Amino acid sequence: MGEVSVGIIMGSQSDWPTMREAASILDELGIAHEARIVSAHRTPDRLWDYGRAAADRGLKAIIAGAGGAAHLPGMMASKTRVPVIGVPVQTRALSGVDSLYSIVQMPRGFPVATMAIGAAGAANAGLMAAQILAVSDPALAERLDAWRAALSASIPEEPRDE
Ligand code: RP5
Repeated sequence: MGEVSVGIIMGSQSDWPTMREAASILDELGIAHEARIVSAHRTPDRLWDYGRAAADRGLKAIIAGAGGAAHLPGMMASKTRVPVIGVPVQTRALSGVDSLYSIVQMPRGFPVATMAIGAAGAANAGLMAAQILAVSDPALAERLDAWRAALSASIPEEPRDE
């Protein structure tokens, strides 16, 4: 797959069951990626180092997932111009609404493209990263069009009894 172009970062190992949805979409589309645990609170120096190096390393999008006081996507967006796609991880206490609000309400100047709460949001983050890359990658654009067509074709016209 070549040089890593998408970074998937998350605040904790416990986020991985959600965030691997993004990884599997990138795998399906043949996009080279990496996954790292980078916590805004527990490993702030790791966050800073990752953000400082991101553009020079050739990353074209960063998918950042976190739950609760989910500061990781916003802090990463403050450190790099590489587009950050935020995934609010579902939490037990507040069902991920805490994560969503923490990620979506960025101040003017430092956007985070915020997805839905949970697994669907993580999968969509993978697709959003793919769509960003496809703007300048015609071969990927073709794979993405085929992926979307296959999804459409898989939807039956009529419901059936389960
Ligand atoms: C956040 O706290 C992580 O992103 C995770 O969603 C949440 C809970 O982390 P653990 O206590 O499971 O490590 O930083």
